[in-house]
Amino acid sequence: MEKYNHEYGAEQIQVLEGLEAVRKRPGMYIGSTSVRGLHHLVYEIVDNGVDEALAGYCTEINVIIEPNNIICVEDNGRGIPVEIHPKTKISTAETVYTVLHAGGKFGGDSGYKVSGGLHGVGASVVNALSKWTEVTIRRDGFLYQMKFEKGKTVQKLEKLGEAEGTGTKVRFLADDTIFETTDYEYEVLEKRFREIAFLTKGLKITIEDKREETSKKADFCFEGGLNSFVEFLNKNKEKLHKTPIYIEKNGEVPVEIAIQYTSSYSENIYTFVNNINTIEGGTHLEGFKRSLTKVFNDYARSHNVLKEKDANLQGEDIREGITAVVSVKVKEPQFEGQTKTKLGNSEVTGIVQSMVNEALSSFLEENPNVAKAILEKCISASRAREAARKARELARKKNSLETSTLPGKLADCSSKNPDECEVYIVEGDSAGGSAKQGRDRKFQAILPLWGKMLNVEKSRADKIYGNEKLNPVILAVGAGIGSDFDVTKIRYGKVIIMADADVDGAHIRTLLLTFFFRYMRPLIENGNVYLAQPPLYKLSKKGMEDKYCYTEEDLEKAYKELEEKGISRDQLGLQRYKGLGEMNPEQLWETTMNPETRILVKVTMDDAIKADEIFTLLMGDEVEPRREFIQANAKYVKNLDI
Ligand code: 1YM
Repeated sequence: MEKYNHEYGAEQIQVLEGLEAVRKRPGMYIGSTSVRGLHHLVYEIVDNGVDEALAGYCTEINVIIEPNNIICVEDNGRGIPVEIHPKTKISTAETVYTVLHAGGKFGGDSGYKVSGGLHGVGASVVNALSKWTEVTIRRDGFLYQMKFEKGKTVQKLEKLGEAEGTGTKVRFLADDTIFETTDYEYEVLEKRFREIAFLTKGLKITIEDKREETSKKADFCFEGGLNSFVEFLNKNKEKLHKTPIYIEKNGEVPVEIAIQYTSSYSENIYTFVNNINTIEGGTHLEGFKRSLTKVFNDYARSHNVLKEKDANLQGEDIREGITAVVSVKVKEPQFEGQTKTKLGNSEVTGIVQSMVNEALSSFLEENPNVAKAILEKCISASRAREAARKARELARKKNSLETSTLPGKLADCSSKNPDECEVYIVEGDSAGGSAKQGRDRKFQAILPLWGKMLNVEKSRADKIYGNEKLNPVILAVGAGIGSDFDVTKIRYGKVIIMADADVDGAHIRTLLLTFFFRYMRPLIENGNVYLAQPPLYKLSKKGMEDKYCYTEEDLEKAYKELEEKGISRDQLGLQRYKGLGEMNPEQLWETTMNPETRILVKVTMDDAIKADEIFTLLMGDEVEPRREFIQANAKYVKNLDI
């Protein structure tokens, strides 16, 4: 067997220092060491396979979660190059796995490019943060392998023998001294790979979870690309036209877009840059929106749908009910914004805009029926907006929406500093009463809600102003709604939903989250929305301080701990809390409201999107998917009621 042997030179010492830096400050390279960062390791490796697919050499990527959370990723691309790299004097493959930002260093003429990962750090970071990594390459008729431990080469690239075909296989075990957890969440990975498959037309991605006896698996391959993506997003919605509008152009900045309108009132535009979800939007989204507004207005005027005296349709009218995915590939993307998911490259706006102008206007000319259906919807949205404006003005005149007027039911706090203030939105008067008595009135406000909640799915903004259940929430938060919402005006830094841990509680939570998602989205994006976590159980015994448990696991753990202290289960009183109303004010303070002891869960956009999906399903117009959902979940309903 042949070995590439080299002594450590100055370059190699630099390399080791580089990877040591990654291990010292992992967060700087992969965002965090939470489960999110852990999943990122997988994405980094998969991204290299995706890049190979985008270059036209790879058609399949297989991911396996092996027992003990070992990850195995294999592709059928060209295989990572094996020859000695002129600069590092070691094999290119080893260079890729040991030199930080190797992609960047090789940039330019060599044709090696940076991978599309969020932090663009690539394989060497994964290697540095793994207990061990094993890379197997099939290339030029041979099989090669190299091995690493914590980023250090323990077996240099070795020729193992002959092999058919080409490809790269990478196995690694994330370092449990670096990550908070090394337990992968199958569903999270599955969702991301589905997304990548939608974004990479024709690429087949499979995932299999072999950690348990009954393995889970899925495979994704979408010849329809973004069209399939949009159809997937709209599967539970009533569509205004059968097939999505599809736009694709492979110029200097390749752009791919799919659009399909539904009868819903919400706007769902997802944007991607180099397969990264740009949650905060940016210049590509700007170009898309501008073009949409212009093309539909031009069409409406030239076809006399809008008369001379009529005002233009506004962007929001044209986006009501839209589901769209916009994907662009940018050579040197600049990411801005709080979470670095906003595209900053200014040239992209014009490129997307002129491309969509051209493609969309010809589409509308060729498909007058689709154009008509969409425009009818836009016009009715514009009328509703006008009605909402009038309703809002009326409400303002009556002074009811002025920030100076607060809802009657609100028990406000004495501090006026939003940074320290929080409002608990509580379902039911009795829980509201306990919360009012138990709170710290300096910084905690209580807003009790009661009665039947408005179905936001079936109402436009004009119905939401003046709705007796939502109005108090809008007034209490104090920052308006919809396009008027101004997150700098919020009266409380924390908006906390406190509901029972049962089906009704879940319902109110979903409703409020959906409302925030649709009408106060920046509140969620800004991290101001929280869920209170009331305990499920109380363990008590004479002479012992009460012990509260928030989950079934908590309870088991508490039993075990007490057993170790010689207290057996039958000596303990167990109270199961059915609702917040069962707790007295002191208990509620101690378990759920005291910042020192409570558990608060911050709501992320992911949670809100999930709530919105469930909501659309349960409250929307399509009956069949709702029936399927209820049937599929009927057996879980028991678990819901905890
Ligand atoms: C399971 C992970 O890493 N596949 C992969 C990586 C590379 C190539 C092919 C590749 C790229 C190029 C030329 C090129 C990489 N090569 C490099 C580098 N799968 C996985 N498949 N030949 C092969 O970009 O020109 C980095 S990644 F830098 F060595 F070229």
